[in-house]
Amino acid sequence: MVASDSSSPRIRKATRLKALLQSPNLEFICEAHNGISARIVEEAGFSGIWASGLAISAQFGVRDNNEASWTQVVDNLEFMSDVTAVPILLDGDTGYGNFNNMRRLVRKLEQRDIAGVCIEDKIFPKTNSFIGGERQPLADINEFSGKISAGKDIQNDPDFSIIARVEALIAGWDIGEALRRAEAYRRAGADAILIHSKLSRPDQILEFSKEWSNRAPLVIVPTKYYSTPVEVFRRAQISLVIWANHMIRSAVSAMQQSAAKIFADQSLIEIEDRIATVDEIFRLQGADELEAAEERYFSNTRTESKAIVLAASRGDGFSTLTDDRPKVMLPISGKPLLRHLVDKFKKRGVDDITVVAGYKADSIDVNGIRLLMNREHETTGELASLVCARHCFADDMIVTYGDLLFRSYILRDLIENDAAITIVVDSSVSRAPNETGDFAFCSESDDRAMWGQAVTLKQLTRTADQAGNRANGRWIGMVRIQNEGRRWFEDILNALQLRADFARLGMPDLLNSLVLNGKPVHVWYVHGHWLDVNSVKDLEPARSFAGLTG
Ligand code: SPV
Ligand code: MG
Repeated sequence: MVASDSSSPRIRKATRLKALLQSPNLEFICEAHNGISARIVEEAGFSGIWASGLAISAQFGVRDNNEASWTQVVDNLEFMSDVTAVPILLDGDTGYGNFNNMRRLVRKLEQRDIAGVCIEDKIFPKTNSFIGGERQPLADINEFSGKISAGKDIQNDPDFSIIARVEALIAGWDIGEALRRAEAYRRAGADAILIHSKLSRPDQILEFSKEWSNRAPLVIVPTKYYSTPVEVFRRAQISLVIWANHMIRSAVSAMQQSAAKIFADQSLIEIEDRIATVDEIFRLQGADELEAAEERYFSNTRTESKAIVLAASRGDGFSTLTDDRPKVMLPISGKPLLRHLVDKFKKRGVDDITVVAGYKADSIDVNGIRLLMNREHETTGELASLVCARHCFADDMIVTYGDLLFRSYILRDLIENDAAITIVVDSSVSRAPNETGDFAFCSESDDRAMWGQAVTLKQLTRTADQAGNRANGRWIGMVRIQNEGRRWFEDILNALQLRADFARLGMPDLLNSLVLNGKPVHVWYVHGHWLDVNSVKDLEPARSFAGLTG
């Protein structure tokens, strides 16, 4: 998640909390207990967050008795602080020890941009005020005052707030004791006094505030006297109201209902529309920001390329091995041939992969790919399959045969190429006259001393020998199309589709037509490091090739 910018980041969080405490208006802050709840509280409009000890311990699943260590609390606060711009006031219990622990706490809180801490005059380890409050011993006034002074002396930011929480009324003492303590804490440097009460009416609070008469800002937690209209607090010149535990309680009841329903129904149907969507979670996590940042900082390692994989044929050379699956599903070193190819593309950041299948398409592992069908696969060829994927064409795409194994640098170099149309040609293959394959006659032969030489395709042929001329290499079955190349590619495909023999045409026909129509088809030479699987005899070399990494 990233910090929201709901309020000016130039004003420090500590300064903002101080302003809330000193504001002439009645202000409100609300409990949060982790990053996402902090974000939700801020989005609701609150100008501050109460990092409640009760709620933070509860979300850890432990008791509000200092069972979570203070560093665990501070780590949790860091997540809350990182994703919000409004100030966070930590419920720091008793300060987690003596004056020295308090000093260290203040240091660590400031380092995490926490705006202030509230400490209560009880004994470590404390117990929540609503559990047997009257049995709880109070801290010695002097010792507690020293803790406040120690915190104030160590703080770096003059606006960091230390709020002293008076527990006298909780522990069964009278207003006089509460006032005596509050005054001592004010003198010790407390920026505000939190006066706590567990009565269901605000009587103690109102009496206290009357006697206090604004000597320092007053903070209250009306968890028990919640039915009191806030106008009453306003008139009593309370500065800050803390809604102290309502996010954790909301979360708990929502989760209890969902868990019970899902368990009973063994289904998500009833629950799906009642809970936050996954997209809403992504939004709260700031997924959009990451996408935008990737555009800015990560674009040279990611690619917008999409892949179209032609995999409709059964493969003739495999006898019964392909009775129940197409050749791309034949296992090679523990995974199907097609999976090797898909994994290579994904590793290079090509995540949008469309596979056009035909023969035994339902046996194809669809994980991570879009599967399309060429229903006419028995009577048509590669271009007919390509047409099935036309709606997936993109301004940057790689069209490839599905039966290839290749080292990953081949794909990397192809992606880094900026020609409109680029084919990969292997100059290392045998070019004996009897060889068949997609042989490439090119403008230049492969000068291996020249990296990335400018070479264009003249023609693809089925044999390596044309009237005594030898081909320069063999096309491996992979072509990259980008920018204006897409239009050329589509125009030629459209034109070929009008031909009576379209059903028989393959990718080489398309590439040759591009050349014939004057479109440059750039050649990227490689020297081995790939193979295609066309018959049973190719399986063993494929296994040893795939067994080597890279
Ligand atoms: C908390 O939220 O943890 C508090 C307030 O300390 S109360 O639970 O009301 O004591
Ligand atoms: Mg607490």
